[in-house]
Amino acid sequence: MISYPPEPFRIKTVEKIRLLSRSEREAAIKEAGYNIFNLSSRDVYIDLLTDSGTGAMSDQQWAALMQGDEAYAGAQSFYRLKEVIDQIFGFKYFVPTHQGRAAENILSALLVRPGSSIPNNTHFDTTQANVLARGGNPVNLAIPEAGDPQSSHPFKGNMDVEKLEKFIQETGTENIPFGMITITNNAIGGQPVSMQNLHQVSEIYRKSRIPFFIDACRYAENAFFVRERDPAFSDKSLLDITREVFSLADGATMSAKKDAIVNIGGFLTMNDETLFQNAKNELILREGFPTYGGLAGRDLDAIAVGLREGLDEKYLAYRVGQTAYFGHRLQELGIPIVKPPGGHAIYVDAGAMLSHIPADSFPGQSLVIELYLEGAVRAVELGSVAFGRTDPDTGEKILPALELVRLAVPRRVYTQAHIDYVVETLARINERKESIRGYRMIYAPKLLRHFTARFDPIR
Ligand code: P71
Repeated sequence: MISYPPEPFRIKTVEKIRLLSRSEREAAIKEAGYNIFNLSSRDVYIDLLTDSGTGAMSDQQWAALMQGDEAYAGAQSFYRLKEVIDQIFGFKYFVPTHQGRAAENILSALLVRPGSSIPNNTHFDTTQANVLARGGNPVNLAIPEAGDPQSSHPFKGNMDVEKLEKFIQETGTENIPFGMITITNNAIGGQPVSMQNLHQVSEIYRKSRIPFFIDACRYAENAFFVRERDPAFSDKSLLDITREVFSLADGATMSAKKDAIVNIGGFLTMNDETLFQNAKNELILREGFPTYGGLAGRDLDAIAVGLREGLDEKYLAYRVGQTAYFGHRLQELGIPIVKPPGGHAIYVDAGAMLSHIPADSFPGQSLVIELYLEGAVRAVELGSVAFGRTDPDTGEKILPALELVRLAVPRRVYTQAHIDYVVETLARINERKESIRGYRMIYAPKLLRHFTARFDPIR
């Protein structure tokens, strides 16, 4: 029997969910243009669309909200958040932002020049889009194992350091305004990056004088994996591991909607004073005064408390344990998933499961729609719909290596019985998978097309 540590909390507030009938679900998804982003959340039973902003806040966080200081400038909430960010991240400066992509936008606006390149292990969709929106070139340099769903590499999120060095040599440091790494690597399975890899990447960027920014959304889950999988860190505290990680970089972008367990918020943090000054000016133009960013004072307090809770050992053991349980149950049923289970989500290899559907008929999208039709479960496609694009110069279609469907686990929200329901839903789909057909994309905008694309079933 697979199991995981019981929830290290008890439930004080509940929220009703409802399950529509099969015919109601058929009507709802058709009306949505076969895009789950267009569904009304009332029509979803188990919502695994994302772990971003969907977590349950604690009594401590709700209490902190009441103490929010809504002063326009110099709010106490800002100083309380600063104290926690100083302790965990340790960079000299930070600005709050309304979420992660706003931090990415500021960084891209200030540093990306048309034609320049930004390397990363794998850019997530909003980072890719923010670099592209400034005329830059997002480059993915993950290790080869990242492209193999079967590989059980313990740190599958790692960057390919040889490829990175070669890329820098060929491109020239003058064409690389900054370099990144995403922890955990969300686009390829929520896989962690090792401390050793972070040291190597840092050394390469530093010797080339390329500023190094960490996309830090799931840094706490990454720290937990480092401690579990690298014997050199088995007796280190999660805070010590985290401090070591950030000491290697020049700054970070953070979506607090993930490991800080809040419903909205983020920040951009850095050591460079000029960059900080410029970031403040960008912030004032679009987000708000530098002591609140695009947020209310109370939001800053919720982040301050959430950052500490997100790094709690007992919480992380339950959290990562729940996701692993989910993955192992699917593996028992022979459903192909990206191995090993990631921190915040399970990624079904839809390309393998629905191997009769070609990439340009979107096997991942088909599986996402089946999950809704079969059980009113909402997942998200992370394959050719989310990451596919057309090269502006050559007109060539660029498709991702894998056709994945992500089942993200919101933090502190669903119980084991909910997870079991999703497993059973997938098991029923798996039994009739040969009859599942592909989709045609009938509308798509240029950037971040998955949010608003519309589809038609191929008959
Ligand atoms: C996730 C999200 C949010 C999302 C994206 C696409 C579809 C549905 C939901 C956001 C990330 C992320 C990484 C590694 C930056 C952001 C942007 N992820 N980096 O995984 O995972 O943060 O949403 O606060 O702007 O569901 P933001």
